[in-house]
Amino acid sequence: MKLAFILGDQLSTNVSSLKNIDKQDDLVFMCEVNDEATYVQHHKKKLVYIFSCMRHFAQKLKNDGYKVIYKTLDDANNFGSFKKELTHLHKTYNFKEIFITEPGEYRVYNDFKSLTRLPITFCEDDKFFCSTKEFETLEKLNKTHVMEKFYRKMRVKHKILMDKNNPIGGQWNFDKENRKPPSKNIKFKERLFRELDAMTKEVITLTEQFFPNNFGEIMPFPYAVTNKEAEQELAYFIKEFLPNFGTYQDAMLEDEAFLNHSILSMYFNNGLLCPKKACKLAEQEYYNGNAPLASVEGFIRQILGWREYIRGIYWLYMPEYASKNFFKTDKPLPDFFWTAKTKMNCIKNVVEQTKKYAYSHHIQRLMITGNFALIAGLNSEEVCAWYLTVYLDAYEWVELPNTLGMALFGDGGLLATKPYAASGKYINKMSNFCGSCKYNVQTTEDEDSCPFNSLYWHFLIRNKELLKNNHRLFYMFSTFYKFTSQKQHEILKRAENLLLNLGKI
Ligand code: FAD
Ligand code: DLZ
Ligand code: SF4
Repeated sequence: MKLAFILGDQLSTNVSSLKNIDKQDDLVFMCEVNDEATYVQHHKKKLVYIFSCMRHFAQKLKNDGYKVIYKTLDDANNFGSFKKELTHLHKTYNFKEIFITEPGEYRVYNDFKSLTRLPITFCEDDKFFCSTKEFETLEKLNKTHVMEKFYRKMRVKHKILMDKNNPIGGQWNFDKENRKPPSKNIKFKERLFRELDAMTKEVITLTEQFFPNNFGEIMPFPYAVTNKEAEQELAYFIKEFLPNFGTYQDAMLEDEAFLNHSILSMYFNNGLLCPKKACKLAEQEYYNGNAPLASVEGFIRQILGWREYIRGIYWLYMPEYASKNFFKTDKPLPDFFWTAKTKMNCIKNVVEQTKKYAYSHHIQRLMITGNFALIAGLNSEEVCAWYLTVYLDAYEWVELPNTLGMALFGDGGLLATKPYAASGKYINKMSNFCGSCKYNVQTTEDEDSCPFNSLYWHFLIRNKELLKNNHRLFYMFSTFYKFTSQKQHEILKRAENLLLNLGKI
């Protein structure tokens, strides 16, 4: 008898492990385990989402005729970890072969590899466009990496938005037409609303019982939990939001969490949706004349470009990557990352949204919380753990390079060419947060000046030895040195003051 062991982020009937077993003769195994539920103290909504999706998927496999063993977290015989569960199951059945699609996280993959006495075969995770081996071949000789170059290769190889060897529309990237600041009266379409079914209600009770003190709110719970529902979300996005996807991609608004974003990452990341299919559907929408090229290309670039590139970097550099700390940051994460109790309206808004939805869009993650963590010099391990904890779509393979590499520049520039540091000026341009903030975004050195303004300069100056040769920062350094020495002193003094009182700002 053979076994396919399906992990909680591999919930697709096309998962490669399943292709190796026979419905009639073999077994499928899935388990909820304490180790996975506690390696960080996941947002409550994330736990509900993961367990509900797993249970719905197991039910679907049973309905499709598979023999499934499913261990729930509250099962009296739950052994608490993948390794123990699998070892125990093997003792009972003595499998001829055990198939596992390669786990997404290094930690988990390594654990399975240590079970050398078990007949485990790892299958490639073929829901990605680029295998880890192919990425290694493409990128391993490069000292630093450039997403755009990788993305173009993927476009050519997978023939997406291509006219023979040329990009459709004559250019590869339409970012210049995208990313407008928010205008006053933009309205966004309603999102789909779903009723909770009995299975989701059951895991809500379980989560409240087992993890009462974890961060975040369970309700409202607007997310899909089955492949079919996720497909509906994708179709709805393509029809209603894709045409305007690019326009306000970087905009941020109070009380508007989703804008035209797809809110699909959680489904791509746990297998409910296939990223390849999403790209194909988006491309078709352009050919059908329903969505402009700039938006379609922008959406496809996020998936075919960024998502694949990020995963490639993770596997190319792990495990060393996780302990990189280019700026040697050590400041503890202030409480307001959990409580939202801060006078900084931008951070307050993003953390409140995060509590409510376990979601923020890319620019909120990068330019609000990430930017603050970067310029304040927050401890990168704590920052990475925060991102892994609070977002529904967070798994280390995608969270770590985005946080440590992109937001914190903690890898010293392997993945990004310069730190994404910005003052309040950028936030004010791209959001409506500053208008109702207690701080003044126009000033830098005063008691009520926006903290981002002085911290931005402090970050550059305290790290000048590490950054002085980065030609993309040359203009910023020269701007600072053109200030009078009195002004330079006052800016840095204000920043020092903030850094000494981070918990209270
Ligand atoms: P959209 O804006 O609609 O984009 C479409 C899709 O493109 C997304 O669903 C996602 O699958 C993909 N995508 C876009 N940008 C990225 C990116 N940089 N890396 C990988 N995929 C991308 N994404 C995660 O999936 N999990 C994470 O844990 C995660 N952590 C992040 C941490 C930080 C500090 C930052 C700056 C970004 C992080 N991202 C993460 C990337 C990005 O913010 C999310 O993928 C995106 O916000 C998800 O929302 P969406 O589905 O509405 O995306
Ligand atoms: C994130 C997560 C959680 C919270 N719980 C489980 C679980 O109980 N069982 C399971 O199979 N998967 C879970 N996951 C997802 C895993 O952590 C994910 O499969 C690995 O991180 C991939 O390497
Ligand atoms: Fe954020 Fe500064 Fe704007 Fe306040 S003024 S919302 S702290 S950027």
